[in-house]
Amino acid sequence: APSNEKIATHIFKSKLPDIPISNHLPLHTYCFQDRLSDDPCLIVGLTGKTYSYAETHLICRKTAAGLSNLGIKKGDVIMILLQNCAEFVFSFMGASMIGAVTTTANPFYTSAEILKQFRTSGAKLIITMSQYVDRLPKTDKDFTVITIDAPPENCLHFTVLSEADEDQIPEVAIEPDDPVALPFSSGTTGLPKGVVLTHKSLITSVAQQVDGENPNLYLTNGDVVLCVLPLFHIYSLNSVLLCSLRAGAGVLLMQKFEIGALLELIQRHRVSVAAVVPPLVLALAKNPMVADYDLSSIRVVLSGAAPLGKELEDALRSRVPQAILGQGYGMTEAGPVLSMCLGFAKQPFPTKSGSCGTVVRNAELKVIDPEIGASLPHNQPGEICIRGPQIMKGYLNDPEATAATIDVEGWLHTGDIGYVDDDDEVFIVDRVKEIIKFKGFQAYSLNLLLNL
Ligand code: 4UW
Repeated sequence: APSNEKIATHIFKSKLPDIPISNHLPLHTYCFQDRLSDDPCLIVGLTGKTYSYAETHLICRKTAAGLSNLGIKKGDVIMILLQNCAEFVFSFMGASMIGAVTTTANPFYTSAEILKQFRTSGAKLIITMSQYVDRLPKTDKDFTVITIDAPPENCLHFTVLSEADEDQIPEVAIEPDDPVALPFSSGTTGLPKGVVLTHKSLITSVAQQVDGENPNLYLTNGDVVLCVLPLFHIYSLNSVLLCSLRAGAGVLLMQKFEIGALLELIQRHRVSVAAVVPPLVLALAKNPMVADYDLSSIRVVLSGAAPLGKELEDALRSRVPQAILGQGYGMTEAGPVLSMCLGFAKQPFPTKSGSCGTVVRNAELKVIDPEIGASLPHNQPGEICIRGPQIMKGYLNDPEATAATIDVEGWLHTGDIGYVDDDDEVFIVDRVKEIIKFKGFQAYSLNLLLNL
């Protein structure tokens, strides 16, 4: 029929087959499975302290009980305002276990930015460090502050959570559509908004990366995955932490980026998978110190969050010739991964430098003419749209912004301009949105400068 012809859609899929995804489970159950092993789970870079999977799982459960003891209930929001540390993981997973939601904030935010996110998210409890307490909201609203170091006046120490009795976790029914994470993002327009990510969306995204007989991002329990990118950003939270937990890999936590310490830790812990952003690629490719360290353990370098130039990619390749270099393309609202390099697969595909990978499995990607909205075939640039169970539920309390981003057919419009080539690889060429990125992270405040 002629009307059908008009709406013919060019849809791009992964080269990997769709797989069954256990997205009916709660996120923590899916990630930890029944793994109570002695394999290393969290390795704290600064101290070398290692928590096994069994220990990590137990402390997460204690933290869940502790949050509940402090009155946190299903649907309540807690704010984590921390650099990367084990307590971040205990808090996030512990909150998930009682059906609570975590909003992650950048510790370098100003007090005004923290206040905005605190208010918008309706957080009832903040987990932070004593040095940031000065910047917390001064409101008459009742909320609890917990510090992972010596607590200042009116704050509690993290042990109220981590030493609680795990048998006191309340029984809660968690539905796939219940929220679990609430990162903030500006999306395609305006100021930061709360991005509602459910158990189902995060499980789907993690599964799209690491599940299946031929996972797109092949991780095993022998891997040590570098976690230097901040966990408050969805890239690190999802593709580093949650994917590693699901695969049983070790997560090497680094509080902040410093080239000497980073190289030392890569060498000492035999890091096998490095998740980075282009400024970090620059440091690894160009800093003369790199030549003094053994980086031969690295088998995968995953870059994303900002464009990676071919010249830079080639420069890094000469430093880690044994590693597969490739990119992922993510957006907080997309859950976050849209595409991932198939060179990282268990049975890898050849890929091209400069590509952002191929659309993840169990999802559909299309490229539309930004003016007319019609979908475009291979090699024609237009706005990238994604559809699948991994995308956000919507912006928190903002139906207008949600409707402007996810259309009635369920397509999330990214505001990125790109094309899909003949080999199904995605290339991003431009942006139609207002977002400002600084060193790979959204920057509506240059305070981010201090972060990386
Ligand atoms: N090339 C060019 C890229 C690329 C890019 C993103 O801060 P947000 O909302 O989110 C992110 C998430 C990145 C990410 C998550 C999980 C993952 O595995 C991965 O692979 C390495 C990356 O950045 O910003 C979203 C915007 O950032 C730009 C693009 O404009 C997107 O809409 N962006 N990745 N590889 N640009």
